[in-house]
Amino acid sequence: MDDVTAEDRGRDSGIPSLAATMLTIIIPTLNERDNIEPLVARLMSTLRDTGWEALFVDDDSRDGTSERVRALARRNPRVRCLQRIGRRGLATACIEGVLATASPYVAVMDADLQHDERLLPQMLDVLDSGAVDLVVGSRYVAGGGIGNWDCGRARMSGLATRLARIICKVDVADPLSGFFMCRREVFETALRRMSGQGFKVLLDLLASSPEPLRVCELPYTFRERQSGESKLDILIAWEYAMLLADKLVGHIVPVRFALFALIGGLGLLVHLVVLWIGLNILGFGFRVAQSMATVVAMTSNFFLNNQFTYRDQRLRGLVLLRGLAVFYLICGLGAVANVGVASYAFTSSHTWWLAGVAGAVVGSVWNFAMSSVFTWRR
Ligand SMILES: Nc1nc2c(ncn2[C@@H]2O[C@H](COP(=O)(O)OP(=O)(O)OP(=O)(O)O)[C@@H](O)[C@H]2O)c(=O)[nH]1
Ligand SMILES: [Mg+2]
Repeated sequence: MDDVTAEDRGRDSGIPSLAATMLTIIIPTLNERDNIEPLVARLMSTLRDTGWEALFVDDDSRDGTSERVRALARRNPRVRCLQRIGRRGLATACIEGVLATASPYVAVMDADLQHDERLLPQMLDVLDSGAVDLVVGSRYVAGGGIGNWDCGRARMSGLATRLARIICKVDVADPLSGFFMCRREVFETALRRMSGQGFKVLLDLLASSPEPLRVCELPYTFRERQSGESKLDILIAWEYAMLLADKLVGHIVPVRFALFALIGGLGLLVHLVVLWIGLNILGFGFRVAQSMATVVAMTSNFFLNNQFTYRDQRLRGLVLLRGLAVFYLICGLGAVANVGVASYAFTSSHTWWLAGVAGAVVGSVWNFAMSSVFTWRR
């Protein structure tokens, strides 16, 4: 815990009073322009003179959210804007928000007024007592609720919550809440282990903390979104699956590599099917059919990897074509490495399957490593 108190800072002559900020509320935004002012007004009336600031982390929203936040920040020094360009992701937005503050306490909340800001002073009191490390605004403890969710969303959330509990180190009723507060060292000690995948930053934090955290849950009812659109979609569910996989097996094999290899396996199937079609239906000779199968398999692998393995760095437009060309080149060299290693292994061991596997492993690692650097470079 920071041993310089707000009082000490306030006493330090010449330092403006905002140096005594105790609490930073990190608010990730993506196209939330019309929610900014109402949210800050609510924070102002709830938190009053507590030393707080609202840090909006905006992923270059097209609706002018950043401009709206900066316009407000010129009038209100409690408001700040961190605009990220070419980046996406709620979890990484929160992590970068924490890194951009020095406050001893940090909270995370959504911009769309769905989280009950009136809980914040109570969260701060509970943390200040020193009895817990983290306070969660919880929809699933007595007194809390999910508001007007339809049956489908409630069921999905229930299932996702049950899955989340498998990787949580502590028993938390609502590990998928997007509304929580903790001391900044809680984040700092977990930061380097966090996945930063997708939407569920609290779960990532709970599962990545080296020691089980002492958690307190306070009930609140999830409100309806007032303006703007939901960002929940099927790909958020995919990112959630990636987070769970990373926390379960990420210490054994990187999830991205596992996915890349899985798609590579699928590519082999595609290759065989196209080869069969080329030989038996289209009547091509082996060389032509094999070349066609190779190109189709590489192309389908490229698009599948672009959609799933590197979803956070997806290529589009002209860059997509450039990426495809680079991918062909990398896989071509990978195939040479594969055959070279397999032939060498075969001459020394004479075990055909071992030689085959050795070649395939070397080829996949090469393809993965090179395409991470040259095709889907950050
Ligand atoms: N910086 C950043 N913020 C994001 C991103 N995706 C979502 N957000 C913000 O994260 C918060 C939660 O997103 P929502 O779409 O409200 O998700 P939700 O509350 O689970 O879904 P709804 O109930 O439909 O609103 C909102 O403030 C979004 O603007 C992102 O990629 N980057
Ligand atoms: Mg929302």
